[in-house]
Amino acid sequence: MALTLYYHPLSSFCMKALIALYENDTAFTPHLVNLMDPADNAAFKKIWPIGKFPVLRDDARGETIPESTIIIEYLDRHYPGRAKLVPDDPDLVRAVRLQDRFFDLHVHVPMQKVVGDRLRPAGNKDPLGVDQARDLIKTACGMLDRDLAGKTWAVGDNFTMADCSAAPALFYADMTAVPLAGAYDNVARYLARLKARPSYARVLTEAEPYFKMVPK
Ligand SMILES: N[C@@H](CCC(=O)N[C@@H](CS)C(=O)NCC(=O)O)C(=O)O
Repeated sequence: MALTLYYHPLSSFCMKALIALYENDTAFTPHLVNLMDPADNAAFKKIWPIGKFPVLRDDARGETIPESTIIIEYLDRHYPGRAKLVPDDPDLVRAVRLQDRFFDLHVHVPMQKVVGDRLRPAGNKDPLGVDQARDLIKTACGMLDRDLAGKTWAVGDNFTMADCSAAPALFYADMTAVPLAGAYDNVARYLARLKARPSYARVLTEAEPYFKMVPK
């Protein structure tokens, strides 16, 4: 099989790439990386020295593709399927990329800050940074709550890359940092639609055995 995805089922950015693969039933070999295992970690860093996943390897084209957004754009370009996750229309694609950036930078990354701080040793925590991260998620969710009124998906009429980004970012933000129901009801309902989407429902089912590892 040409495509291999280096990933972990619990990793939120890997979930984003998996949604895109499952949306189009794209054939790939899943290669689970355990970053806690020194040998696995070292082997993965030979592929991508930055050491962050997801990373897609395409043996047919001799390409190694890191970064979840770039992976989705690569799949759309070279392994297209029924779900057009990156629209052709230039204005629509700009809107999709903006929302993709919005979810990554203003929900996903600050959520990682909140969760990551729980793994820091006592005496090395960053409470101010965590407060700032939580505030950023709240600002973003306030904007999203207004924007999502009357909408089904993040951009336009169809499920796109922006929704792939939104699903894990909002799922983990809701679970770990900023509970959505009652505070951001349009966002909470949007997250419920994302969780019911078969591609993301499958991702969540596969991650289920690992959820106990998420630091509370
Ligand atoms: N901008 C990257 C972020 C990837 C990322 O942060 N991945 C996390 C898992 S969700 C990771 O590999 N963390 C391991 C580490 O930082 O050591 C993307 O979109 O793929």
